Amino acid sequence: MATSTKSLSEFSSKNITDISSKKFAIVVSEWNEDVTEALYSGAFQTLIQHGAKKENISRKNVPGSFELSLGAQWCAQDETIDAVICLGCVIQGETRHFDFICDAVAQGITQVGLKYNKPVIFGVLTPDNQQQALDRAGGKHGNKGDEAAITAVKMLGF
Ligand code: DLZ
Repeated sequence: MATSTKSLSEFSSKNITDISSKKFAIVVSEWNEDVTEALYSGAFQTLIQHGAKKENISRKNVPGSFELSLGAQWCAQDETIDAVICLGCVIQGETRHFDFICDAVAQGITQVGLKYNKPVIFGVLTPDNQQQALDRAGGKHGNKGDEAAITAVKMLGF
């Protein structure tokens, strides 16, 4: 993911693998929907721009980021799917709920990728507040949905 000085959103599309026949599943958390919809648009457009076919990109929604791991697993177990992109936004609150969700989803997504031996991408924002989230969902810090999609493309070319 990006730092304030580095963003994969500006990734060059030269010399990337041909993804025209690759199938993608994008799993989107409905929590903080305004943010995750922007992440989804970024991810979808980026895949298309890099050669993916619209009909090869499927979308599944889950209620919150905690459910992304299971949603990813249901997608990854489909042998026709080449890569899964998980999109969510967990905003820091007053309790430790944030830590539990972030830890669980990071570990869960990692495990799904290792279990199914395919790219399962962590496109989950973990900001302190809504503004930081919007800044990273098409705002001044780019769109982390784009970056998640580019990460999937890069991993398919490994
Ligand atoms: C419960 C909860 C809270 C407080 N905050 C968020 C959040 O900022 N982002 C997010 O994606 N989900 C949140 N959730 C919902 C949990 O991810 C999960 O859906 C519920 O705990 C039910 O398992």
